[in-house]
Amino acid sequence: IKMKQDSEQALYDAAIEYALQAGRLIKYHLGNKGKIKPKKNAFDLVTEVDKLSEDFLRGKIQEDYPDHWILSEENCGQDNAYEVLKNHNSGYGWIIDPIDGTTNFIHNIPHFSVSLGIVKDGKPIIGVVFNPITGDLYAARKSFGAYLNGRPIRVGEESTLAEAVVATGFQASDFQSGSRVIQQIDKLAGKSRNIRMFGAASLDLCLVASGKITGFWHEGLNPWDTAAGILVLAEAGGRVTDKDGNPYQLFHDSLIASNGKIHDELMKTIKL
Ligand code: 2AM
Ligand code: CA
Ligand code: CA
Ligand code: CA
Repeated sequence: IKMKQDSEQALYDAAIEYALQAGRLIKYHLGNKGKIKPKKNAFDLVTEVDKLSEDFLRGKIQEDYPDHWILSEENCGQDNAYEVLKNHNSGYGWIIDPIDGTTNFIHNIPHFSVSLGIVKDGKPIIGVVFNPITGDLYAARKSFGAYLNGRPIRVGEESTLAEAVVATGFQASDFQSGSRVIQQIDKLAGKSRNIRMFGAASLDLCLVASGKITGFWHEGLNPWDTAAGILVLAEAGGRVTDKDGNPYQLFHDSLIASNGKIHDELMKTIKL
């Protein structure tokens, strides 16, 4: 058991190191993002730096952990993400978003991350979310707590929506989900303290984990948006479910995250 713990500690240290290095690479290319290309539609963009960060991370992992599987956004495409997850329910796997918040990155809004989640036998065991602009490094290891720049973090104490700032987001390409979010905001307006849309799901989960906001909901996310952040949040004492309150799984289409205390009230209020 000792040896197993030590090797997972080494894995944790490696994930942090890779995220910091990828972040440095992204920062270096801030003024030189290369071609900005649409993927499925004009709202869904990727830059050459997303690919650079992803290739860097894949290279590191393949070199240091050749027997681990990897699921990453630009390499996978979301159509088969769930197939990949289904087919890899054993061993160690890395779930990578090389830049989470690409729209912010493109517009020089200093709010995006490198998100690295590690799962073992299908369950998250390590999560690292790094914002290279602010230098905020959120990291968690299963049963060992969640940290921001080395200091333990904890969800907030707010017990009612009235005291809570909650965040959301939507895919601009998906009119249906956009209009659902508008209806949900309409229901929350006047009930919650206020509402935010920051544009990077991994960081939203970490904002809940560190008590800056109290809740976050989103639909249509992919495993690479959530794999790291849900562990950071769980280790910080938070709760993550799907829209019906079932424990959140990486293949779920809807996500509600909170400090736990406002969870049911938030879930009920945004139910359409
Ligand atoms: P991304 O920047 O890696 O694409 C914003 O609400 C959050 O949703 C971000 O984490 C963003 O991740 C994700 N997102 C936004 N638009 C998306 C789209 N068209 N397809 C998939 N994920 C999207
Ligand atoms: Ca994307
Ligand atoms: Ca993402
Ligand atoms: Ca991305």
